[in-house]
Amino acid sequence: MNLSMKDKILQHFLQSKGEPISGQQLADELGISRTAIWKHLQTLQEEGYKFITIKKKGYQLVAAPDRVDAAKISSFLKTKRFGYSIHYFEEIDSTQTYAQKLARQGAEDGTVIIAEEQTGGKGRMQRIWHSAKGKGIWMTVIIRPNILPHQAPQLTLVAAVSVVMAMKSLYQNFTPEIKWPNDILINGKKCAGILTEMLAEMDRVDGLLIGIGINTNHELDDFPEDIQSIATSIAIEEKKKVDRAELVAEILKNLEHFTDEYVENGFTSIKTLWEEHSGTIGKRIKASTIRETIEGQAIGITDEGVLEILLDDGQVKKVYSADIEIQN
Ligand code: BTX
Repeated sequence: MNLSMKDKILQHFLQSKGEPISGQQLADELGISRTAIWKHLQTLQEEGYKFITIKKKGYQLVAAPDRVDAAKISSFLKTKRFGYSIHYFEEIDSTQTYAQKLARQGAEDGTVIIAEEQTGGKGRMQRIWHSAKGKGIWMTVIIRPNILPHQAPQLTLVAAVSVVMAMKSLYQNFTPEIKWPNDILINGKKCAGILTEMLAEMDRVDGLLIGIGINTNHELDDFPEDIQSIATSIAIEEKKKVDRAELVAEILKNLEHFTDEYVENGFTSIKTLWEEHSGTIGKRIKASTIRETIEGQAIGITDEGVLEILLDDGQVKKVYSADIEIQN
């Protein structure tokens, strides 16, 4: 874990869950002086953390700002490799663009780029992804599975399964559903989107950039007016604010596990999980591709992750890329 000394100190406090920690003990453990510890605590106070001194016991963390920084995420982390390198930004144009640069420089498998706010958040096909400050999870995970370029779209489905299962394990008041290929809906409204980009040569994938955008703590007013009728957040549906760092760590755990499972055993088990959590299969849908709009019943996905639609004339059509509207 490439945490700075300040973040290491913070991590000790976050993991102590409100118990005081002696300055001397911390200094000994981290191999620095008590004065150095005190200086780092001053910097943390300037960033919004609040410590009090308890006589004979040490320092106690009594308030933490709502941030998704490396120390906060790593205090929840239960992975073998993912999330051990975290690049955190207060503001960025797009975590995807930054990830692309890092991936080209050789960033390791499981590197995370995360920001409080994106000023140029991207959806698919150059669409805008609204990324309000401090309200959501705006992150890209660089992964380097040993796969062929044509398998890359399946990793979007692996990511969707990872996100939906993380939500299910942490929250009780709603049921998230995957809408093919890359949206997570709650009660028919969009709560999260996934954008997968690839760095590849003709016959080799160098890396995939899994961009995950999740509306976590938005009130309806936090969305621009034009998407208020189609968007929702976890807080709206769960009826309480959520800890974004905890959700990030849970997603990283799933993403690592399911990517490894996929590389070792292929798409079959992922496909089953995807179908179990999908709100698309079995529904009548309208699919708009670049060339045409077709209507029919979504009957499943193939082993390549391609959507199959049963048309009214009995034909089965395969859809590789489209916008889907689920009809009532
Ligand atoms: P998408 O093309 O499927 O969805 C984009 C569409 O969703 C927009 O045209 C708009 O209608 C709607 N939309 C925009 N913002 C939101 C929002 N916050 N909540 C609900 N609906 C919205 C989905 O693309 C893929 C999004 C990936 C976003 C992540 S965030 C981290 C990473 N960095 C980055 O720039 N993109 C990815």
